[in-house]
Amino acid sequence: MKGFPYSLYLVTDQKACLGRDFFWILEEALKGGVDLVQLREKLLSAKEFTEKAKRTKEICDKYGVPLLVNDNPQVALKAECDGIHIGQKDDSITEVKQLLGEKFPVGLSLDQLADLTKTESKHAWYYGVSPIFNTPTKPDTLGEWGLLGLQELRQKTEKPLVAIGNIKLGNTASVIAHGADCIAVVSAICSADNPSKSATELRETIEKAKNA
Ligand code: TZP
Ligand code: MG
Repeated sequence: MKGFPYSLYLVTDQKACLGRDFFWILEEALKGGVDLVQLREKLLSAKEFTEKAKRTKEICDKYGVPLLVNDNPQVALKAECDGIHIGQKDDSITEVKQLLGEKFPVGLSLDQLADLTKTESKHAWYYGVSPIFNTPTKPDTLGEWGLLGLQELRQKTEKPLVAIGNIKLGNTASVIAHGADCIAVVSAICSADNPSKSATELRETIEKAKNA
């Protein structure tokens, strides 16, 4: 994968699907306009995670949308995913690339500005700016970047910035205006009454803000 042509990034969360079928929500999101997916699983065994990743990959392939997995390089390998996303507490990019190959796309979460200057960070494909706003979906974060933090980071790096954390339709345009290349959401799609419609509205808002 070259460059970063993505705008709306779905990070999945089984719990956020509110008891509805995971694969139905995934497919609705893809129909609606999600153009990048991360399968994020914290509770499954490696075997269950791999099985779910394989099925998710088949569905993403139908829409020509790349699939990343969270944290687990073995799952990325076995399910033939397109990339992996890691956080500051996961295996390092170097370790991940040792297993998956030098060219394998690795996205990295930055929790604070100091993470940008760590030696490893320059090998990331994109940075997840985590979180832009505090969110009940992931309460164990270090603190929020806020719009001004995002703007400051934008001035310090040319890598693609994926903003995540309590982003909804109403604040999407301002997150783009402050320097994000792509918006990542969990609940705004997974928990929406109509996930397809929510994805479409988010995507349209992002594209409009990018062209503003
Ligand atoms: N990483 C930082 S915030 C977050 C993750 C996975 C959760 C974002 O969820 P939501 O529901 O879009 O606020
Ligand atoms: Mg992680």
